[in-house]
Amino acid sequence: MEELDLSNAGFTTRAIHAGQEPDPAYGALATPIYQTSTFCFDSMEDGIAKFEGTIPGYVYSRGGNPTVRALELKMAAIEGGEDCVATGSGMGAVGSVMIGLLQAGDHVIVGDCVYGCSNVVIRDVLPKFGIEVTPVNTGDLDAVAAAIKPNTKMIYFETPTNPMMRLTDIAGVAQVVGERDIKVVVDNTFAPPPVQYPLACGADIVLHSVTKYLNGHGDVIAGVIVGSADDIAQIKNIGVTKTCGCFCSPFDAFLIIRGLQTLELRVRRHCESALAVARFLESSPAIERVLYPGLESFPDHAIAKKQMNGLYTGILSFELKDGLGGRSRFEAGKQVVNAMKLAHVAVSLGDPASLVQHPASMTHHNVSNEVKASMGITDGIIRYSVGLEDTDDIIADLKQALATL
Ligand code: LCS
Repeated sequence: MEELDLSNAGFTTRAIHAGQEPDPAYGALATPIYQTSTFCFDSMEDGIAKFEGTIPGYVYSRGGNPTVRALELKMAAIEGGEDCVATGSGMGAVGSVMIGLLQAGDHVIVGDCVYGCSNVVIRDVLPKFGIEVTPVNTGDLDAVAAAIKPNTKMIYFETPTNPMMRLTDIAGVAQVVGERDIKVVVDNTFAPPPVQYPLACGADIVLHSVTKYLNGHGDVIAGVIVGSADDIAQIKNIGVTKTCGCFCSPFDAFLIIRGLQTLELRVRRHCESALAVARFLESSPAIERVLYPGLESFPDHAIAKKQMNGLYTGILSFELKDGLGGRSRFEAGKQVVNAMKLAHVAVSLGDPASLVQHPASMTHHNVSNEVKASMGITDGIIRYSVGLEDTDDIIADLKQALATL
């Protein structure tokens, strides 16, 4: 058969076909799970050449595996980067980027609101290795420009942020950086393609917790990093995947490849339902505020319109009014969450099932109270990951839960 040219193909065509050739052994269409730790060489010479890289091939699954490679090639095509490395978790991706690209004496600017464990790795662990870290509201481009120092080597942020949903203008940050040797790294977990393409906006590296929308079925923990071939090679070889061992398993890669083929359909549904849920919550008299980039009332809505392709993520956070039925915001939130019948009380997001959680005590429990307050995470904030159930059923469940107040 003729080779398929995907250079002008649409999103889902790429998501289905990129990285996936019929398997050379038997023509299997679904990428086989190469569940092997090692690969046999034809001879000593063959092994030496594969270790040297003078002939292509696999040697040991910690350093590379055909099933995992199919996933990496598919993700590079989906995010529009030269190459990709898959990791054993989203945190493996965060750690790999840091260890792969930074060294003692470097300075990192980090968004002032990030996922709890990312906050710990960047703000608490990196300084132990002589790396300076400055938390900045990266939504404020003047603040980003003011924080840049001669030794700044990386600007790292989430957009939208977990769980406050604040946005950063990715192209704006890239413009502030200009010609300087500073890597712009975006954690795109909350706005996967086709919602947002950080590399096309000027970022150098995009990473994901694949655990969430990319796999999309709530049965895998994994991560990916996409960027230039040089950056990915450095991250893979010096970061925690190959040498420190945080690699993605072939079985998980197989499941993720399967999930990626329906990414557009799932993400579109998550986003459309989330907008409907956000509008419903905003109209409820019990709600103080809804944090969702697709709402016109959201402070960063203009950035959302600029870089989020008309889809605004499947996650939202909200806060109830104080004093409802004599309850504090926290008590009212607890009441509503416990009264939900359809949404499960669980962390994670981007699953088929709707999930609701309390960031202050769950996803961000390992962040100090002082930093939590600076992120704006109060006791009253509830985060809701809108699932793939029928939108009317999700809204009906929220309605009955709010009616118990
Ligand atoms: N980046 C973001 C934005 C995340 O939300 C998470 C996990 C990670 C990285 C780490 O990914 P993991 O190692 O879990 O694959 N966020 C979670 C959350 O909000 N609830 O449970 C995990």
